Amino acid sequence: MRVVVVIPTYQEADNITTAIDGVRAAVPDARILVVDDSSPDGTAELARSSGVDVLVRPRREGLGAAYRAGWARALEQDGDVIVSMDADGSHDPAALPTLLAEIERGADLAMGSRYVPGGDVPGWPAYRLWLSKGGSLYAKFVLGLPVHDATGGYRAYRADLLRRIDVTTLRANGYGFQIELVHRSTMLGGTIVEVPITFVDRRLGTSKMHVGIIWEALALVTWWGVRDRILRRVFKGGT
Ligand SMILES: Nc1nc2c(ncn2[C@@H]2O[C@H](COP(=O)(O)OP(=O)(O)O)[C@@H](O)[C@H]2O)c(=O)[nH]1
Ligand SMILES: [Mg+2]
Repeated sequence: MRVVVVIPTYQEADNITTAIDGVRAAVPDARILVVDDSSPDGTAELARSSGVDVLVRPRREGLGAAYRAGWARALEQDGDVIVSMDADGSHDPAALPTLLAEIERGADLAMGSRYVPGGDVPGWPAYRLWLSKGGSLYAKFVLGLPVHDATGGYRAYRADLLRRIDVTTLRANGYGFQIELVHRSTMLGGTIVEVPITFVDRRLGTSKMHVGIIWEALALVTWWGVRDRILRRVFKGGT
C-alpha cells in the first residue's frame, strides 16, 4: 500500500519536525505531505528542510480548505491510503500502523477515536470533554453516524473512498469538515472502523479552533440532517 500522510499546518514551527520524525519512525515507507497556509513562523521551510513534500497555500483559509488541496495532491500521486494527522503532537504517530492495518483488513475509513473503550483524552476539563462528546452525540443522532467520535482528525482513508466522495464538493471547514466526511462515507456505504487513541493536548503553539467553528459545525450538521434524512425521504415518498 502506498501511504501518503497529509499534515495541515498553520504556525507549527515548534512541532512540525517532531511530527515528521514520528511518522518516519512509525511508517518508514510513507510519503509525507505538509500543507501550510504560508505560516509566518517558517513552518514550511522547516518541513522542506526535513525533506518532505510541502504544499504552500497563499493565505490562511482553514483546515478544510487545506485538506481539500492536500488530498487532491495526494490522489494525483496515486496514494492507496491517505492519512490525515495534526502537526501539534496530539496525534501519536505510533498509532499509524494500527490505523493502516484496519485499512488492510478491509476498512474504507479507519478513525482514531477518543470515545471508544481504550480511547482517552487525559487532562481535559469536564466542559471541554462534554462539548466534544456532546457534539459527536448530536451528529450521531441527527445524521445516524455509526461512530462515537465524529470530530477527531486522525484518520486513514482508502483513496478510492475519497475519490468517490469527491473532496472538492466538501464545504465545511473545522470540526464540521470531519463530520461531513463521516456522513458522506456512511451515505456511500463505506466500512468505518474506530481505533482507540489517546489524544494529548498540544504542549507547544496554540490551537487555531474557535467558537465560530463550533457554530459552523452545529448549523451544518442540522442542515445535512434535514436535507439527507428528512427531505430526501419526503421526496422519495412523494414519487
Ligand atoms: N493549513 C492549515 N492548517 C491549519 C489551519 N488551522 C489549523 N490547522 C492545522 O490543523 C491541525 C489541527 O489544528 P489545532 O489548532 O491543533 O486544532 P485543535 O486540536 O482542535 O485545537 C494543526 O496541525 C494545525 O496547524 C489552517 O487554517 N490552515
Ligand atoms: Mg490540536
